[in-house]
Amino acid sequence: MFKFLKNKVKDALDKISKKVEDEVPDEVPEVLEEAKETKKEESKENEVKPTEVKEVKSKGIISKIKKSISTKKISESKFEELFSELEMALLENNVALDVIDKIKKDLIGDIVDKPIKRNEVTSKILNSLMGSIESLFDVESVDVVKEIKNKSEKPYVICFVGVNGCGKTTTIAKVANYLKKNKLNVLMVAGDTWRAASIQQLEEHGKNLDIRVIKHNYGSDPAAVAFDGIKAAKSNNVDVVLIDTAGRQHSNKDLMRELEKIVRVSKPDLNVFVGESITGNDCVLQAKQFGDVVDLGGVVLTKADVDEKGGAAVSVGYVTGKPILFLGKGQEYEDLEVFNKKSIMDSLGI
Ligand SMILES: Nc1nc2c(ncn2[C@@H]2O[C@H](COP(=O)(O)OP(=O)(O)OP(=O)(O)O)[C@@H](O)[C@H]2O)c(=O)[nH]1
Ligand SMILES: [Mg+2]
Repeated sequence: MFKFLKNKVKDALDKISKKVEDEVPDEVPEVLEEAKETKKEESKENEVKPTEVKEVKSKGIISKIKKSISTKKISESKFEELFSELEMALLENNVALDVIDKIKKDLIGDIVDKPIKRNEVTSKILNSLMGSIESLFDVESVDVVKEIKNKSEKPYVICFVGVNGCGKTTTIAKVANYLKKNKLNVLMVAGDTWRAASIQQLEEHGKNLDIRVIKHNYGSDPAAVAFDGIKAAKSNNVDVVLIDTAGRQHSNKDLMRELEKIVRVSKPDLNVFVGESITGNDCVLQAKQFGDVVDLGGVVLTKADVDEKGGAAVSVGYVTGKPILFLGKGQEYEDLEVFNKKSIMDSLGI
Protein backbone atom coordinates (compact mmCIF):
# COMPACT_ATOMS: atom_id res chain seq x y z
CA MET A 1 0.00 0.00 0.00
CA PHE A 2 1.06 3.59 -0.75
CA LYS A 3 4.69 2.88 -1.57
CA PHE A 4 5.17 5.79 -3.93
CA LEU A 5 7.80 7.59 -1.90
CA LYS A 6 9.87 4.46 -1.84
CA ASN A 7 10.35 4.52 -5.58
CA LYS A 8 9.36 7.41 -7.86
CA VAL A 9 9.71 10.28 -5.41
CA LYS A 10 13.00 9.00 -4.04
CA ASP A 11 14.33 8.70 -7.60
CA ALA A 12 13.32 12.31 -8.21
CA LEU A 13 15.09 13.42 -5.04
CA ASP A 14 18.26 11.60 -6.06
CA LYS A 15 18.17 13.33 -9.43
CA ILE A 16 17.68 16.71 -7.75
CA SER A 17 20.53 16.03 -5.37
CA LYS A 18 22.82 15.15 -8.26
CA LYS A 19 21.81 18.27 -10.18
CA VAL A 20 22.56 20.41 -7.15
CA GLU A 21 26.00 18.81 -6.89
CA ASP A 22 26.75 19.32 -10.56
CA GLU A 23 25.21 22.70 -11.23
CA VAL A 24 24.56 24.90 -8.25
CA PRO A 25 27.73 26.96 -7.69
CA ASP A 26 29.40 27.12 -4.32
CA GLU A 27 29.47 30.37 -2.42
CA VAL A 28 33.29 30.29 -2.47
CA PRO A 29 34.01 33.18 -4.87
CA GLU A 30 31.87 35.56 -2.85
CA VAL A 31 33.44 34.48 0.40
CA LEU A 32 36.95 34.65 -1.05
CA GLU A 33 36.30 38.25 -2.09
CA GLU A 34 35.19 38.88 1.45
CA ALA A 35 38.31 37.16 2.71
CA LYS A 36 40.53 39.44 0.58
CA GLU A 37 38.71 42.47 1.91
CA THR A 38 39.15 41.28 5.46
CA LYS A 39 42.82 40.62 4.84
CA LYS A 40 43.24 44.22 3.65
CA GLU A 41 41.43 45.43 6.73
CA GLU A 42 43.51 43.17 8.91
CA SER A 43 46.77 44.57 7.54
CA LYS A 44 45.52 48.07 8.36
CA GLU A 45 44.29 46.89 11.70
CA ASN A 46 47.65 45.20 12.44
CA GLU A 47 49.15 48.53 13.25
CA VAL A 48 46.57 49.59 15.77
CA LYS A 49 44.46 46.62 16.94
CA PRO A 50 45.44 44.01 19.54
CA THR A 51 46.32 40.53 18.17
CA GLU A 52 43.33 38.68 19.71
CA VAL A 53 40.90 40.58 17.50
CA LYS A 54 42.92 39.67 14.41
CA GLU A 55 42.82 35.97 15.35
CA VAL A 56 39.09 35.97 15.94
CA LYS A 57 38.50 37.58 12.55
CA SER A 58 40.80 35.15 10.73
CA LYS A 59 39.12 32.18 12.38
CA GLY A 60 35.75 33.59 11.37
CA ILE A 61 36.82 33.76 7.76
CA ILE A 62 38.30 30.27 7.76
CA SER A 63 35.14 28.77 9.15
CA LYS A 64 33.14 30.79 6.65
CA ILE A 65 35.23 29.41 3.79
CA LYS A 66 34.93 25.88 5.15
CA LYS A 67 31.19 26.28 5.41
CA SER A 68 30.94 27.69 1.90
CA ILE A 69 32.85 24.75 0.47
CA SER A 70 30.59 22.26 2.17
CA THR A 71 27.28 24.07 1.63
CA LYS A 72 25.10 25.06 -1.31
CA LYS A 73 22.40 27.62 -1.76
CA ILE A 74 19.56 27.01 -4.20
CA SER A 75 18.06 30.09 -5.81
CA GLU A 76 14.35 30.32 -6.50
CA SER A 77 14.84 30.03 -10.27
CA LYS A 78 17.07 26.98 -9.81
CA PHE A 79 14.47 25.50 -7.47
CA GLU A 80 11.76 25.87 -10.15
CA GLU A 81 13.88 23.79 -12.49
CA LEU A 82 14.70 21.17 -9.87
CA PHE A 83 11.11 20.93 -8.63
CA SER A 84 9.91 19.75 -12.04
CA GLU A 85 11.50 16.33 -11.27
CA LEU A 86 9.52 16.05 -8.08
CA GLU A 87 6.37 17.48 -9.61
CA MET A 88 6.41 14.76 -12.25
CA ALA A 89 6.79 12.04 -9.63
CA LEU A 90 3.94 13.47 -7.55
CA LEU A 91 1.68 13.78 -10.61
CA GLU A 92 2.45 10.21 -11.63
CA ASN A 93 1.37 9.12 -8.18
CA ASN A 94 -2.01 10.85 -8.37
CA VAL A 95 -1.23 13.69 -6.00
CA ALA A 96 -3.72 16.52 -6.61
CA LEU A 97 -2.52 19.78 -8.19
CA ASP A 98 -3.58 21.87 -5.18
CA VAL A 99 -1.48 19.62 -3.00
CA ILE A 100 1.52 19.85 -5.32
CA ASP A 101 1.25 23.65 -5.11
CA LYS A 102 1.21 23.51 -1.32
CA ILE A 103 4.21 21.14 -1.22
CA LYS A 104 6.07 23.46 -3.58
CA LYS A 105 5.40 26.53 -1.39
CA ASP A 106 6.51 24.65 1.73
CA LEU A 107 9.70 23.46 0.04
CA ILE A 108 10.50 26.98 -1.20
CA GLY A 109 10.14 28.25 2.37
CA ASP A 110 12.42 25.55 3.74
CA ILE A 111 15.05 25.34 1.04
CA VAL A 112 15.40 28.33 -1.28
CA ASP A 113 18.36 30.58 -0.41
CA LYS A 114 19.14 28.59 2.71
CA PRO A 115 22.63 27.11 3.07
CA ILE A 116 22.36 23.34 2.75
CA LYS A 117 25.25 20.97 3.43
CA ARG A 118 26.33 19.21 0.26
CA ASN A 119 25.69 15.75 1.60
CA GLU A 120 22.35 16.72 3.05
CA VAL A 121 20.49 17.93 -0.04
CA THR A 122 18.35 14.79 -0.34
CA SER A 123 17.61 14.47 3.35
CA LYS A 124 16.78 18.18 3.69
CA ILE A 125 14.32 18.04 0.78
CA LEU A 126 12.90 14.72 1.99
CA ASN A 127 12.33 16.06 5.51
CA SER A 128 10.68 19.17 4.19
CA LEU A 129 8.52 17.08 1.85
CA MET A 130 7.45 14.73 4.64
CA GLY A 131 6.64 17.66 6.93
CA SER A 132 4.56 19.16 4.17
CA ILE A 133 2.72 15.88 3.50
CA GLU A 134 2.11 15.36 7.21
CA SER A 135 0.52 18.78 7.51
CA LEU A 136 -1.94 17.78 4.74
CA PHE A 137 -3.70 15.66 7.38
CA ASP A 138 -4.22 18.58 9.73
CA VAL A 139 -7.98 18.61 9.30
CA GLU A 140 -10.26 18.17 12.27
CA SER A 141 -10.69 14.45 12.91
CA VAL A 142 -13.92 12.66 13.80
CA ASP A 143 -13.98 9.81 16.28
CA VAL A 144 -17.12 8.06 15.04
CA VAL A 145 -17.61 5.80 18.08
CA LYS A 146 -17.24 8.76 20.45
CA GLU A 147 -19.65 10.89 18.40
CA ILE A 148 -22.26 8.13 18.48
CA LYS A 149 -21.87 7.57 22.21
CA ASN A 150 -22.04 11.31 22.88
CA LYS A 151 -25.30 11.86 21.03
CA SER A 152 -28.01 12.31 23.64
CA GLU A 153 -30.95 11.46 21.41
CA LYS A 154 -30.63 8.14 19.58
CA PRO A 155 -30.09 7.13 16.84
CA TYR A 156 -26.97 8.60 15.29
CA VAL A 157 -27.47 8.48 11.52
CA ILE A 158 -24.69 7.95 8.97
CA CYS A 159 -25.34 8.13 5.23
CA PHE A 160 -22.82 6.67 2.77
CA VAL A 161 -22.55 8.22 -0.69
CA GLY A 162 -20.35 7.73 -3.73
CA VAL A 163 -20.09 6.61 -7.34
CA ASN A 164 -21.04 3.14 -8.64
CA GLY A 165 -18.99 0.25 -7.36
CA CYS A 166 -16.73 2.30 -5.09
CA GLY A 167 -17.40 0.01 -2.14
CA LYS A 168 -20.26 1.68 -0.23
CA THR A 169 -22.18 -1.48 0.68
CA THR A 170 -19.06 -3.40 1.67
CA THR A 171 -17.88 -0.41 3.73
CA ILE A 172 -21.23 -0.20 5.52
CA ALA A 173 -20.95 -3.87 6.50
CA LYS A 174 -17.38 -3.33 7.73
CA VAL A 175 -18.36 -0.21 9.68
CA ALA A 176 -21.37 -2.05 11.15
CA ASN A 177 -19.06 -4.84 12.30
CA TYR A 178 -16.63 -2.29 13.79
CA LEU A 179 -19.38 -0.41 15.63
CA LYS A 180 -20.89 -3.63 16.93
CA LYS A 181 -17.49 -4.57 18.32
CA ASN A 182 -17.55 -1.22 20.10
CA LYS A 183 -20.72 -2.33 21.85
CA LEU A 184 -23.08 -0.26 19.75
CA ASN A 185 -26.48 -1.34 18.48
CA VAL A 186 -26.56 -1.03 14.70
CA LEU A 187 -29.30 -1.02 12.07
CA MET A 188 -28.71 -0.88 8.31
CA VAL A 189 -31.02 0.71 5.72
CA ALA A 190 -31.21 -0.72 2.19
CA GLY A 191 -31.38 2.70 0.55
CA ASP A 192 -30.15 1.41 -2.81
CA THR A 193 -33.48 0.46 -4.36
CA TRP A 194 -31.99 0.91 -7.81
CA ARG A 195 -29.35 -1.68 -8.62
CA ALA A 196 -30.37 -5.31 -9.12
CA ALA A 197 -29.56 -7.49 -6.09
CA SER A 198 -28.41 -4.52 -3.99
CA ILE A 199 -31.01 -5.23 -1.28
CA GLN A 200 -30.07 -8.93 -1.12
CA GLN A 201 -26.40 -7.91 -0.88
CA LEU A 202 -27.06 -5.82 2.24
CA GLU A 203 -29.38 -8.47 3.68
CA GLU A 204 -26.63 -11.04 3.28
CA HIS A 205 -24.27 -8.83 5.29
CA GLY A 206 -27.03 -8.34 7.85
CA LYS A 207 -27.39 -12.11 8.24
CA ASN A 208 -23.64 -12.67 8.54
CA LEU A 209 -23.25 -9.93 11.14
CA ASP A 210 -26.55 -10.47 12.90
CA ILE A 211 -27.64 -6.90 12.20
CA ARG A 212 -31.17 -5.86 11.29
CA VAL A 213 -31.77 -4.47 7.79
CA ILE A 214 -34.75 -2.24 6.94
CA LYS A 215 -35.83 -2.56 3.31
CA HIS A 216 -38.61 -1.69 0.86
CA ASN A 217 -39.14 -3.03 -2.65
CA TYR A 218 -36.89 -2.31 -5.60
CA GLY A 219 -37.84 0.96 -7.31
CA SER A 220 -39.28 2.49 -4.15
CA ASP A 221 -38.26 5.89 -2.76
CA PRO A 222 -34.96 5.50 -0.82
CA ALA A 223 -35.82 8.55 1.33
CA ALA A 224 -38.89 6.66 2.57
CA VAL A 225 -36.78 3.58 3.43
CA ALA A 226 -34.36 5.77 5.35
CA PHE A 227 -37.26 7.41 7.19
CA ASP A 228 -38.65 3.99 8.17
CA GLY A 229 -35.21 2.80 9.24
CA ILE A 230 -34.77 5.75 11.60
CA LYS A 231 -38.29 5.24 12.97
CA ALA A 232 -37.54 1.57 13.66
CA ALA A 233 -34.24 2.53 15.31
CA LYS A 234 -35.99 5.04 17.57
CA SER A 235 -38.58 2.57 18.75
CA ASN A 236 -35.94 -0.13 19.37
CA ASN A 237 -33.40 2.06 21.13
CA VAL A 238 -30.82 1.45 18.39
CA ASP A 239 -27.63 3.55 18.66
CA VAL A 240 -26.72 4.00 15.04
CA VAL A 241 -28.35 3.77 11.61
CA LEU A 242 -26.19 3.18 8.53
CA ILE A 243 -27.87 4.18 5.27
CA ASP A 244 -26.72 2.51 2.05
CA THR A 245 -27.38 4.50 -1.13
CA ALA A 246 -27.23 3.68 -4.83
CA GLY A 247 -24.03 4.48 -6.69
CA ARG A 248 -24.38 7.63 -8.77
CA GLN A 249 -22.34 9.96 -10.92
CA HIS A 250 -22.28 13.63 -10.04
CA SER A 251 -23.39 14.44 -13.58
CA ASN A 252 -26.69 12.55 -13.12
CA LYS A 253 -28.94 15.39 -11.97
CA ASP A 254 -31.95 13.18 -11.14
CA LEU A 255 -29.95 10.84 -8.96
CA MET A 256 -28.22 13.76 -7.22
CA ARG A 257 -31.63 15.29 -6.50
CA GLU A 258 -32.69 11.94 -5.09
CA LEU A 259 -29.63 11.98 -2.83
CA GLU A 260 -30.48 15.47 -1.62
CA LYS A 261 -33.93 14.19 -0.72
CA ILE A 262 -32.54 11.21 1.24
CA VAL A 263 -30.38 13.63 3.22
CA ARG A 264 -33.21 16.15 3.70
CA VAL A 265 -35.53 13.47 5.06
CA SER A 266 -33.07 11.46 7.18
CA LYS A 267 -30.99 14.43 8.43
CA PRO A 268 -27.83 12.36 8.96
CA ASP A 269 -25.42 13.31 11.70
CA LEU A 270 -22.65 12.32 9.34
CA ASN A 271 -22.51 12.06 5.56
CA VAL A 272 -19.60 9.94 4.43
CA PHE A 273 -18.11 10.02 0.96
CA VAL A 274 -16.82 6.60 -0.07
CA GLY A 275 -14.17 6.69 -2.79
CA GLU A 276 -11.77 4.26 -4.38
CA SER A 277 -8.24 5.11 -3.39
CA ILE A 278 -6.88 3.66 -6.63
CA THR A 279 -8.76 6.18 -8.79
CA GLY A 280 -6.53 8.96 -7.44
CA ASN A 281 -7.49 12.39 -8.72
CA ASP A 282 -10.90 11.18 -9.88
CA CYS A 283 -11.68 10.14 -6.32
CA VAL A 284 -10.62 13.55 -4.98
CA LEU A 285 -12.69 15.35 -7.62
CA GLN A 286 -15.75 13.18 -6.87
CA ALA A 287 -15.41 13.94 -3.15
CA LYS A 288 -15.47 17.65 -3.98
CA GLN A 289 -18.47 17.23 -6.26
CA PHE A 290 -20.48 15.19 -3.74
CA GLY A 291 -19.48 17.78 -1.13
CA ASP A 292 -21.21 20.43 -3.25
CA VAL A 293 -24.48 18.52 -2.97
CA VAL A 294 -24.39 17.11 0.56
CA ASP A 295 -22.63 18.39 3.62
CA LEU A 296 -19.82 15.84 3.96
CA GLY A 297 -18.38 15.05 7.38
CA GLY A 298 -15.70 12.61 6.32
CA VAL A 299 -14.29 10.23 3.74
CA VAL A 300 -13.66 6.50 3.54
CA LEU A 301 -11.03 5.42 1.03
CA THR A 302 -11.61 1.88 -0.15
CA LYS A 303 -9.31 -0.54 -1.97
CA ALA A 304 -6.26 0.96 -0.30
CA ASP A 305 -4.92 -2.61 -0.29
CA VAL A 306 -4.54 -2.48 -4.07
CA ASP A 307 -3.36 1.13 -4.31
CA GLU A 308 0.38 1.39 -4.77
CA LYS A 309 0.37 5.14 -5.22
CA GLY A 310 -1.44 6.85 -2.35
CA GLY A 311 -2.09 10.17 -4.10
CA ALA A 312 -5.77 10.20 -3.11
CA ALA A 313 -4.90 9.42 0.50
CA VAL A 314 -2.55 12.37 0.80
CA SER A 315 -4.79 14.72 -1.22
CA VAL A 316 -8.43 14.15 -0.30
CA GLY A 317 -8.35 15.64 3.21
CA TYR A 318 -6.51 18.77 2.08
CA VAL A 319 -8.68 19.34 -0.99
CA THR A 320 -12.05 18.74 0.74
CA GLY A 321 -11.10 19.94 4.23
CA LYS A 322 -12.70 16.74 5.56
CA PRO A 323 -10.95 13.96 7.46
CA ILE A 324 -10.39 10.42 6.23
CA LEU A 325 -12.31 8.30 8.74
CA PHE A 326 -11.38 4.80 7.62
CA LEU A 327 -9.33 2.98 5.01
CA GLY A 328 -10.83 -0.09 3.35
CA LYS A 329 -8.06 -2.64 2.96
CA GLY A 330 -9.72 -5.75 1.56
CA GLN A 331 -12.98 -7.61 1.11
CA GLU A 332 -13.39 -9.07 4.60
CA TYR A 333 -15.32 -7.43 7.45
CA GLU A 334 -12.13 -6.93 9.42
CA ASP A 335 -10.38 -5.16 6.53
CA LEU A 336 -11.19 -1.70 7.82
CA GLU A 337 -8.59 0.52 9.43
CA VAL A 338 -9.45 3.55 11.51
CA PHE A 339 -7.54 6.35 9.82
CA ASN A 340 -4.27 7.10 11.46
CA LYS A 341 -1.84 9.69 10.12
CA LYS A 342 1.19 7.79 11.36
CA SER A 343 0.28 4.59 9.59
CA ILE A 344 -0.11 6.48 6.28
CA MET A 345 3.18 8.30 6.79
CA ASP A 346 4.86 4.96 7.56
CA SER A 347 3.37 3.35 4.48
CA LEU A 348 4.79 6.14 2.32
CA GLY A 349 8.20 4.77 3.12
CA ILE A 350 9.75 7.00 5.78
N1 LIG B 1 -9.76 -5.06 -2.54
C1 LIG B 1 -10.81 -4.43 -2.04
N2 LIG B 1 -12.03 -4.59 -2.59
C2 LIG B 1 -13.06 -3.92 -2.07
C3 LIG B 1 -12.91 -3.05 -0.94
N3 LIG B 1 -14.13 -2.52 -0.68
C4 LIG B 1 -14.99 -3.04 -1.57
N4 LIG B 1 -14.37 -3.89 -2.41
C5 LIG B 1 -14.95 -4.65 -3.52
O1 LIG B 1 -15.47 -3.75 -4.48
C6 LIG B 1 -16.61 -4.30 -5.13
C7 LIG B 1 -17.76 -3.32 -5.06
O2 LIG B 1 -18.15 -3.19 -3.72
P1 LIG B 1 -19.59 -2.72 -3.27
O3 LIG B 1 -19.58 -2.60 -1.80
O4 LIG B 1 -20.66 -3.55 -3.87
O5 LIG B 1 -19.63 -1.29 -3.94
P2 LIG B 1 -20.85 -0.26 -3.99
O6 LIG B 1 -20.28 1.10 -3.94
O7 LIG B 1 -21.85 -0.60 -2.96
O8 LIG B 1 -21.43 -0.56 -5.45
P3 LIG B 1 -22.84 -0.05 -6.03
O9 LIG B 1 -23.86 -0.28 -4.98
O10 LIG B 1 -23.05 -0.89 -7.25
O11 LIG B 1 -22.66 1.39 -6.37
C8 LIG B 1 -16.88 -5.61 -4.41
O12 LIG B 1 -16.33 -6.66 -5.17
C9 LIG B 1 -16.13 -5.47 -3.09
O13 LIG B 1 -15.74 -6.72 -2.55
C10 LIG B 1 -11.59 -2.90 -0.38
O14 LIG B 1 -11.34 -2.15 0.57
N5 LIG B 1 -10.58 -3.60 -0.97
MG1 LIG C 1 -23.88 -0.89 -3.06
